[in-house]
Amino acid sequence: MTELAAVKAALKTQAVETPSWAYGNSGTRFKVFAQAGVPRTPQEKLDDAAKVHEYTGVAPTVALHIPWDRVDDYAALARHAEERGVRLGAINSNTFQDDDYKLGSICHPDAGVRRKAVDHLLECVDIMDATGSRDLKLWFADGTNYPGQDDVRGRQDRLAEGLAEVYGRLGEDQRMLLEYKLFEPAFYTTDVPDWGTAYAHCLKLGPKAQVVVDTGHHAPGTNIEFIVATLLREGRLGGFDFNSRFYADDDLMVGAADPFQLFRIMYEVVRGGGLTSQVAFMLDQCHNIEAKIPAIIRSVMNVQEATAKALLVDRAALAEAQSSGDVLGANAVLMDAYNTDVRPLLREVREEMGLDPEPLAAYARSGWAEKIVAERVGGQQAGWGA
Ligand code: PSV
Ligand code: MN
Ligand code: MN
Repeated sequence: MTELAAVKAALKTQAVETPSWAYGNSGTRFKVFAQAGVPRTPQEKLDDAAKVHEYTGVAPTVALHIPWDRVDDYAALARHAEERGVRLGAINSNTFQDDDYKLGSICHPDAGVRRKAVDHLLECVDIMDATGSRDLKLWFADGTNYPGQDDVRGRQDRLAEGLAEVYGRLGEDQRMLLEYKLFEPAFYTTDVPDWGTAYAHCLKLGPKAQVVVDTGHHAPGTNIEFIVATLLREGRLGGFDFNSRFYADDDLMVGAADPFQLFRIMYEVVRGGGLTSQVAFMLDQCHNIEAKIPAIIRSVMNVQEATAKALLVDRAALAEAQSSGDVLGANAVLMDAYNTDVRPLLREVREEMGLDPEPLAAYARSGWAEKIVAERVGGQQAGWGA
């Protein structure tokens, strides 16, 4: 295979998972601006996700969030997805929208609340059995607001205990993806605030426990690509929640705020051999003011563009410059790839996949947006700000 053919093959098999909640209405704590035509049911979210896959060719799975996507029959929901050409992906748990969780969920000082939280996580694994999902994605809002509020170390013990019970319930091919987040909603301590804490818990649990890097969950200036390189090297990078941030956990379109950072991350993924199905490339975004389906298509394309540039890095020239101490030369090799306009290459890739080379234009022409506005009245809120 020529080098270009290998780059194209990698781009054709790349898979970006879209989140069900990105299709629903969302907003800030100030206001949710409802949009016409948004899905009223989990099934309709899948219908929209199928359109993203239809026009991009690289978004074959959809993450669910429980209970936002609660249905009676999850196997039937999986069939609904398959009939539309997509599959169900990660199951996201929710231990943050119940009055009982005011002081935390699996780290809560009260054993009864911890039991309720762990039972929910176990229920999520039951759902995975029905949907055929591989990954349970865990994000905990747990933490404290004031020094002395709770025992910081004791909370880690409770976390370890709860995670261990859920880990023990995982099937052979199932995984637990543990997501960290610097702060919010807790402001003094967060129980899983960083990759080190997530990694330490995963290491104790076993190989089915992996870390998720949500690109919006770091302090400004954090070198995320270093974290990615390290986790890949340790065999513990389970996946990404891609999005962009300017200030906090903004959940804007990935690659919008800092496309260069996304390229640097994808370069470390490629360098570390992470462009495989063992790393889940998920989006975790909310589209508060922009049209949702086009925004998700744009996000998928942004990931593709960053990946294409990362694949185009001349690794031999880079290694040569690095080993000879040619600082400027090495930097130039990386920047050459970043500054390459990969849009023509991606248009070619799409044509070879039998797709329209311009996904956004093709979607706009399809009439789907007009159809859902006409047919769907009373769209569902994504879950945020509910
Ligand atoms: C909250 O910060 C959050 O955005 C986490 O990143 C989760 O992945 C997501 O919500 C869904 O629970
Ligand atoms: Mn996330
Ligand atoms: Mn987040």
